[in-house]
Amino acid sequence: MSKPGLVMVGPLMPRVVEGIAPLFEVHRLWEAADQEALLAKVAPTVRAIATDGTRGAGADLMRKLPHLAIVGCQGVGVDAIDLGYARTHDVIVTNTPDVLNDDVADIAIVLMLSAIRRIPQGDRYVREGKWLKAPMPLTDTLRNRTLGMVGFGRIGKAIAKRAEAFGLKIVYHTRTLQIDQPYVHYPRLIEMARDVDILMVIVPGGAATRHLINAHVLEALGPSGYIVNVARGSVVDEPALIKALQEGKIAGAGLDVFENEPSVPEALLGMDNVVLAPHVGSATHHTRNAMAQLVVDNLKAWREGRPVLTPVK
Ligand code: NAP
Ligand code: 8YV
Repeated sequence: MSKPGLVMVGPLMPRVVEGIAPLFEVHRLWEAADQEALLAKVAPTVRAIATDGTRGAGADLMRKLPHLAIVGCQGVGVDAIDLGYARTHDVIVTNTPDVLNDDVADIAIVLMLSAIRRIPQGDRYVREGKWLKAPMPLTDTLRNRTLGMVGFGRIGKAIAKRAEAFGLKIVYHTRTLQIDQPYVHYPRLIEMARDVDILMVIVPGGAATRHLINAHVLEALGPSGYIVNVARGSVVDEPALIKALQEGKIAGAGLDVFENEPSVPEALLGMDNVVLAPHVGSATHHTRNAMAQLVVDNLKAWREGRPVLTPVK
């Protein structure tokens, strides 16, 4: 029996490539000299797309594949997938929740500590021989600080678990009160921003959270406040963040995600009070392989007529 077609949008983990080869006829979209021609040619047999959280799958792509049944995403964030189109056309979307919680939470804590204790700045200080002339200036601290979680889902809770060990007081902002949680819930973000020392952003991207962190929220956080963003660049109004950092309206930032990745605004590159990472929350061999395996397991389940493991609802 011939295998159904699958469009792979960009290079994914070898584990995905090897895992889906026996299940699908794989068409590598990014390698095609003429992508439109490839899509037109394979459309009659294509039932699946394999993608990641950055490339996603827009309606423009899905529309060209009229027999599409499933999109497997290597990533938990599905803001780059047109879920509205998928729903109305009965296309199943799967993502990779939970398997990446711990590695993303580690990076969130590292960025928070790096920004506050100025770890990259210290590294530069040593390399540039400045330590030979004078000790590095003192830094801010995590002692007696309150961490405001913006989003308190799977990854947020893994971050909070780690933050507890550092003795931080934890509060959170979400749309829904989580009755089983011991922490104070703020229905209004601006009020939480006023009360905390650090804002930790870990909500999904997309229209509902676009520029949730704006100039007012940053102003409320205040001149001794820090922000860490491990969610999506779209959640933070980047020009407002840059302005707040330049004008000393907040103290610093730790950023893993940006509005226009992989481009990072020149202004941020030149600032000494920010710590930058190239969207590496889940970027370990361990976690990327676990994510890849989940992509394969979902596509395999669909292929065998079983319910998929992690559908996006
Ligand atoms: P999750 O379990 O679905 O949690 C999302 C949390 O955000 C929930 O607490 C939710 O609570 C809250 N939320 C959603 N919309 C909100 C809104 N408009 N205002 C305030 N709170 C809102 O998701 P997760 O697995 O923790 O992942 C979160 C996101 O992290 C992903 O979607 C992805 O974008 C990002 N991520 C980044 C990396 C990286 O490498 N940097 C890696 C993995 C994931 P309510 O629904 O009650 O509001
Ligand atoms: C991935 C992520 O790096 O899971 C997510 O939402 O942001 C990261 O784990 C991203 O999906 C790109 O593949």
